[in-house]
Amino acid sequence: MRTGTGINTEQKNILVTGASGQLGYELTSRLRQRHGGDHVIATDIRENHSLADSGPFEYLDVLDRKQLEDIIEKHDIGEIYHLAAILSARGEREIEATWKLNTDGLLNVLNQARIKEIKRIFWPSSIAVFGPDAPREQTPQNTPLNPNTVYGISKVAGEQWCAYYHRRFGVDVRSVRYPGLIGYKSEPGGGTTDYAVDMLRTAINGQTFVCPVGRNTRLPMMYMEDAVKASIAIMEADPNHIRIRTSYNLASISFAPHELARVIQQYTGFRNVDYAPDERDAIAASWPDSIDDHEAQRDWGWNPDYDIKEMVQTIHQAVTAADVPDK
Ligand code: AKB
Repeated sequence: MRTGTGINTEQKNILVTGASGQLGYELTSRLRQRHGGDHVIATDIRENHSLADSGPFEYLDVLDRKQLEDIIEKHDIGEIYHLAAILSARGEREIEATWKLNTDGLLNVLNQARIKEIKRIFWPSSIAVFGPDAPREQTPQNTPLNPNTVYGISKVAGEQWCAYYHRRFGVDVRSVRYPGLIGYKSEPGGGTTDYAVDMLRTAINGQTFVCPVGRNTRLPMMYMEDAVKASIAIMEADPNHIRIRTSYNLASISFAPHELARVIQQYTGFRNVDYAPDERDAIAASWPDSIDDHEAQRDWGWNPDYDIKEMVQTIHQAVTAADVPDK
């Protein structure tokens, strides 16, 4: 039954793990707009006040199988967006924790999906699955996956687990290889590509930005609106159209730090960037410059909305209009 607000009152509920993270916050907010606040259960080990105000919020450590099972039962969960993970830069400092959370956490979710016949799972992979031996330009879907980071290794393993659970148990798990994600409503943390968010914020605050990635190190990136759009589009696609059960390449924009700085300067006048590449530059240098995502376009109609200028302009306008929620 649909109510006057367009909300389906008979649907099972949606669980988001890692909801307090950079993508989790924006994806949960969008899912709540679409399905109604009460139908989207936000979970994390870190509370987020804004999410706790707009719908149910539960403490969940995805490594705790019993806790995960209890929450799935309590909230009658039919779909899971499993986002809880440690990203690349932090992963190099916390090797075992990264492997454990990223791999065992995913296995716990896939097992629950199998046992409880959960309709659909979304799990994000990353451009970090590629290593220095993959073609740098227009990196294809199928190419050597020999990553340099523990995060990348965990994503390659995760992709294979997803394909295995789909093949062996029929779990309908869907995935995209995200590039670096850039948003302004939520804090990034632990990623190599986070420098782009930090540069934007610093520029808007009028301070000097010291960039940890070399001025010419190009990376595939994406505005958060497009990242949210991609997750929802792949989850809403006809199962027969999902031909890749590891993870889809996904592309939008690519730039090096000096190119982002130039666009930011056009909109804000900001020009104070110094470069002090650290270990994040080595990680970034092992990743592609740009991605070929024609399979995502062909299979489920992927098409990004934002180029670099539209992204910077949108963020600048929103932030200067003080449209940033308190966390
Ligand atoms: C990171 O930088 O670790 C992430 C990613 C590219 O997956 N943003």
